[in-house]
Amino acid sequence: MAKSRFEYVRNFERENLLLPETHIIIRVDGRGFHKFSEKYEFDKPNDDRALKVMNLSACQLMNQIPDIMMAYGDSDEYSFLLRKQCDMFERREFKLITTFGSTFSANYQYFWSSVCSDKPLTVERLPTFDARAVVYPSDDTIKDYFRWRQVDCHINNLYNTTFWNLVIKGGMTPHDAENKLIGTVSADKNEILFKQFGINYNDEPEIYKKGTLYIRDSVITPTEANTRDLTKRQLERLQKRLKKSEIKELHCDIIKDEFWDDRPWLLC
Ligand code: DGT
Ligand code: MG
Ligand code: MG
Ligand code: MG
Ligand code: MG
Repeated sequence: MAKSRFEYVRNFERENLLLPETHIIIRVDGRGFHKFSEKYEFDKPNDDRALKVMNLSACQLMNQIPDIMMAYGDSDEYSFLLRKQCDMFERREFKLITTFGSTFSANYQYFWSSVCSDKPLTVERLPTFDARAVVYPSDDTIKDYFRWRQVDCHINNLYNTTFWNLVIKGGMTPHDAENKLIGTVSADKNEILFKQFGINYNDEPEIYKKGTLYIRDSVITPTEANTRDLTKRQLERLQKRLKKSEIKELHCDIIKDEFWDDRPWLLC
């Protein structure tokens, strides 16, 4: 097709190609979920059905994008680890993050309508997600990234659990509960929960304390993980296996080395 005289405007477009042969993590986060959770009356501190919608959406994204080796999420966020040799969209950052943000948002709206059918979404406040991509230089930084998110989940959940117990069961105003918790450390919150409300934080559900993890089964061979250029056929076969591989849901510790040592293929 002949080029039109307007075609030159294409030269203004810019691409950011993410560094080859490095892990990419893409994190999606709900936009304005503080307000969203109020509008749709989420349970406090944790709404089981909202968690379920997040988890179904993340698991479905792994079905849609076979290059995702694992996903970790809590609250209104999810992080997705892409395999090192992933060549989706030739690693164009904007294509990747817009696809992750929009596909996750679409999944969330789809699953919301079945899981929370008694709370129909209104167009004034629809659930949408932003997305960012970061490349990490080593296996250690990847592990520390996920540790960082899980520690964050723990800190927030302990705080929220204590805060909402003080308000809902303790009858405090949110303002007073907030003041009471200023300057407290984990041990103080554990003690408030135990002494005032008879709650042993350790007995809280793992899904709240540890977040949710989806991991793909081991289907990548070391050769496939490290070979720069697989033939077209080898790549097709790998993609097929990734697509069919089992995805497991876990709520376990990812801070200790044990989790990573037992599953080396996750960092392929
Ligand atoms: P953003 O991300 O900058 O657009 O702003 P937000 O409002 O989404 O803030 P963010 O992502 O830092 O915090 C997530 C909010 O979502 C936080 O206000 C608590 C709320 N949220 C998430 N899950 C639950 C839940 O299960 N129950 C309740 N009550 N709130 C939740
Ligand atoms: Mg935020
Ligand atoms: Mg958010
Ligand atoms: Mg968030
Ligand atoms: Mg097009």
